[in-house]
Amino acid sequence: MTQRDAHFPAAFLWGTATAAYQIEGGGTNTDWWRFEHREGSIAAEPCGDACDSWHRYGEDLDIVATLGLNSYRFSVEWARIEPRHGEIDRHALEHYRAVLAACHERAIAPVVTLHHFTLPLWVADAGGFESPDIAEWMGAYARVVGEALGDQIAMACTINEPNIVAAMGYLASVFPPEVTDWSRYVAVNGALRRCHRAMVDALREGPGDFPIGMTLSMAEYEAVDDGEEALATYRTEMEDRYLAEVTEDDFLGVQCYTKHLFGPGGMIWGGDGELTEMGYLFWPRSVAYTLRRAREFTSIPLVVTENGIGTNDDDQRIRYLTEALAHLDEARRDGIDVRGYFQWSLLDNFEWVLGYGPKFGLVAVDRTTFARTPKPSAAWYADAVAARSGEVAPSSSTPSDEVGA
Ligand code: GCO
Repeated sequence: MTQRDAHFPAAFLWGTATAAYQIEGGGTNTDWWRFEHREGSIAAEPCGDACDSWHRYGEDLDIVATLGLNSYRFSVEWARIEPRHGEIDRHALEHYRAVLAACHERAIAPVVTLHHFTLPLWVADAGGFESPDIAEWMGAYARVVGEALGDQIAMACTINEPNIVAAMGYLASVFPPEVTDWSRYVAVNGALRRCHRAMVDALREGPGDFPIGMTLSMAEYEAVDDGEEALATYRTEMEDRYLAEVTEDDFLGVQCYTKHLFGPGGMIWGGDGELTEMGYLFWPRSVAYTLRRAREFTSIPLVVTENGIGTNDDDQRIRYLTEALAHLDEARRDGIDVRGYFQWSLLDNFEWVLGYGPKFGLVAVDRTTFARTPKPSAAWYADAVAARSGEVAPSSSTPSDEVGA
């Protein structure tokens, strides 16, 4: 693999993030759709039409532009692009080209994720991440995406939170394929790292000179009552093995929400203190903590590709984001090379096995009419970003003219 001269946008990226399956609607050709509809499914409810963003992406991007953000992170759906093995749906690629054009028309830098949790049915049926061919398939898919869309992409994320795909699907059993088996979990983590490499290689060979990286779910960790060993075992698999793998990438996407407590028996859910609707500790400091920890492993540029809070209380969201941005400011002042921050999420959307209960959005979505209503936190975020505008990413030595704001 040759590392190409990747061009970062000149300005610090201020954005918000979404994922195809969670907002587009109609993701019928995926393992998730089947998981939600199987008899006795543990999913709270099916995804259905989600936020209908497949049709309403223009409206979504208008909101992003109104908030004064210069970037938007979204994902493209493998199950739509390659509905059957080797069959490419050109209409799906045309659709995503239109989304990219709609970003550029609004001076929004598109950050594109190629895989965000869902697999096409044909892949799931052939063993998913346990198939010996998975890295080859994901590499081939990345090549198709790169060739069709690469000239329009500002940054690319290969796989969103591979460590969560493995942990939730093969340990906690709350994502498909609903397995609980430590050795299969470890093997799937290894497979996901191979998939990432194959995707990086494929994207580097295609058009464009956008930076390419993975996004990793990270957290602050704390041992209680002699939980050090359990913590170390888990965190090695969740973070360290991935962090050791990314040093040749163009950037690492850090995604953080909370702090995990570990006792001798493993992770302790929640903890003493303020909890969010997800049952997570209210822990905005995780932003500075995870950036620093990532920095201990690698010197490549970092991007906070997700951070936010699931809550029905928008004041709590504003409080969380206020503190989170203060921690981001502090990490940047300390000289950590951070290139952008993406709040999760633009819209209230489908929160996987929990359905539409948790509300991560800056914008509420009516579940019947799909009408979008920005919350006070949206205006708050716009102001917080405006107050920081003009800040340039610390060492963007190869700026492109992509981002205006
Ligand atoms: C994640 C996912 C999102 C979630 C968000 C809130 O990366 O975990 O990207 O899909 O919705 O994290 O739990």
